[in-house]
Amino acid sequence: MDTTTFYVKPGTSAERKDLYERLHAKNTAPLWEVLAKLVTPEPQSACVPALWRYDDIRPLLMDAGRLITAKEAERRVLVLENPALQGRSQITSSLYAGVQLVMPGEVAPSHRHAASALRFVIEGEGTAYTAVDGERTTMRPGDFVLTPFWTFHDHGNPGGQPVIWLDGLDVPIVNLFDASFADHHDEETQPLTRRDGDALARYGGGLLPIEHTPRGLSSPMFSYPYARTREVLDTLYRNGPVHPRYGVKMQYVNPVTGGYPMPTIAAFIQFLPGSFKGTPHRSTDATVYCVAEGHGRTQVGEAAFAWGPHDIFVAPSWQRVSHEALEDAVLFSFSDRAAQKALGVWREDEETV
Ligand code: 1HN
Repeated sequence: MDTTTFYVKPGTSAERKDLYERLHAKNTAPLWEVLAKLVTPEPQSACVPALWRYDDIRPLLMDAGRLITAKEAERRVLVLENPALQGRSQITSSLYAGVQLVMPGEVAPSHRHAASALRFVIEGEGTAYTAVDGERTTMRPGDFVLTPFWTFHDHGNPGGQPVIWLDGLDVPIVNLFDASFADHHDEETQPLTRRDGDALARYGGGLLPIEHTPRGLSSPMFSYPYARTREVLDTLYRNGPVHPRYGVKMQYVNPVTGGYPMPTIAAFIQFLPGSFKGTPHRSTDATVYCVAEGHGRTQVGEAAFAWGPHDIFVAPSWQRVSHEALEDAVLFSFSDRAAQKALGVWREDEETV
C-alpha cells in the first residue's frame, strides 16, 4: 500500500482562487485544498522525539526552589515542552508533563480540576505526601500515584529533604473539548477523613469491600507503591518469559474494573534485563518514559537516546521504538492509550523493519 499519499491536491486557477476568496469572506473553505493534510494515510505528528536529562533538569528545578515558593507558584513545576510544541505546555499532542519540586516544610495548596493527573515519584525520602479526596499517601521513589479528575488534592513535605516527581496530565485533552473547570478548597490543606494506606488496603489486596459498587471512572486505589511493583517485575522476570519487544512489561490497572486507572491515561512499568536488546514496535499513543532504574538506550524513529536514572524521554505516535538495557533497568511510561482505546482509534504495529 502506498502510504505517502491518500489524496493529491488539485491545481489552482485564477477562477478557483477568486472563488476561494469569496468563500473565505463567508467563513467557508474548499475541502479539496486541505484534505491531504487533514486526512493522512498514517499519523503525521507535530510531536518530535525528545530527551530531558535529569542532570540538566534538577539544578534548574532547585534554582526555581530558591526563587519561588510552592505556595506562590501554586505548583512549582518545570513543564517539559516538546521542542516542536513550544509555548503550548505539551509533551505530546494530547498530554502534559512536568517535573515538580516540594521543598522541606512546604505545602502546595488544595485544589481540584477537570484534568486527571498522575505522579511518578523521582526523589525523596518518603516523608512527603499527596492528599487525595481526604486521604494522604506517602510518596516514595518509584511510586505511581493518581489524582482522579475533580478530586481535591494538595501536597506537603514535612521532611528534611526535597521531594521531586514527574507529573502527567490530560490537560490538552480536556482543553480540546473546552471542558476545563478548576477551583480551590476553602482550606489550604484538605481535612483528612481516612488514614494513610486505607485505599490501598481496601482496593489493592485482591479484595473489595463487600458492599462495594463500582463508582466513577478512575481507580479507587490511588497509590501503587514501587516496592510491590518491583517485586512483581522481579518474580515475573525469574518466572519468564521475557517479551522480545517489551521485556517484562505490565500495565497499571483499576483493580475494580481491570481497566486503565484513569479514563484518558494508561501507565506502564517494564523491566529490561541487562544486555536486553528489544525489537522495534510502534503504536498510535505517543508515550512519555521516565527511567526508574538503570542505564540503557532507546531508538525512537531516527533519534537515539542514551538514558540513565530519572531521565525522561518521549516517543511520538507511530514512530518505531526499541529499547536496549546496558544493565538491569526499569522504565515507567504513560500515554493516552486509555482515551484512544475508548474511542476505538488505537493501533499498534509489530513489524520489525
Ligand atoms: C496540577 O494540579 C498539579 O496538583 C501539577 O500537582 C501540575 C499542571 C497543570 C494543571 C494542574 C498538581 C499541573 C496541575
